[in-house]
Amino acid sequence: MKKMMLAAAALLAAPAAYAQSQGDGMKMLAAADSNGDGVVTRDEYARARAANFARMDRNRDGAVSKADFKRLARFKPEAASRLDTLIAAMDANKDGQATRAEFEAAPMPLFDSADANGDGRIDANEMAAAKARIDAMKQQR
Ligand SMILES: [Ca+2]
Ligand SMILES: [Ca+2]
Ligand SMILES: [Ca+2]
Repeated sequence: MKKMMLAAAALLAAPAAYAQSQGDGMKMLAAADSNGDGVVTRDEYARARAANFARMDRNRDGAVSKADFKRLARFKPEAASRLDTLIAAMDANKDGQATRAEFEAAPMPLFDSADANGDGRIDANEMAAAKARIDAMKQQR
């Protein structure tokens, strides 16, 4: 219940950006099925997220921060602001950078909301339902 209220609050704050970031998250979630069995487990999602971290930490200082996408901020401010949102979500101690440990320890609200029956696996039906929810959210702009 608390989770739903948080989601609703985020939705009120920035509907378009929120739907967009959820859409990005879904792409990552769907791509996390590394063994290709059509089911995304928590482990697969955690590994995908760790891989994402490695990609985002461009200057290899062990944390993802604004310093990693200065060029992006100049040429694609919209994409950069989406990254800001992502970093803020992972940045548990609010020091402006998301460390690897923070990435690994961060909650998985998207995974949890997609895993409707709470068995730690997102099967094809759950994935389709989660995508439909986010598409509906995007259309409400
Ligand atoms: Ca799998
Ligand atoms: Ca960095
Ligand atoms: Ca499930």
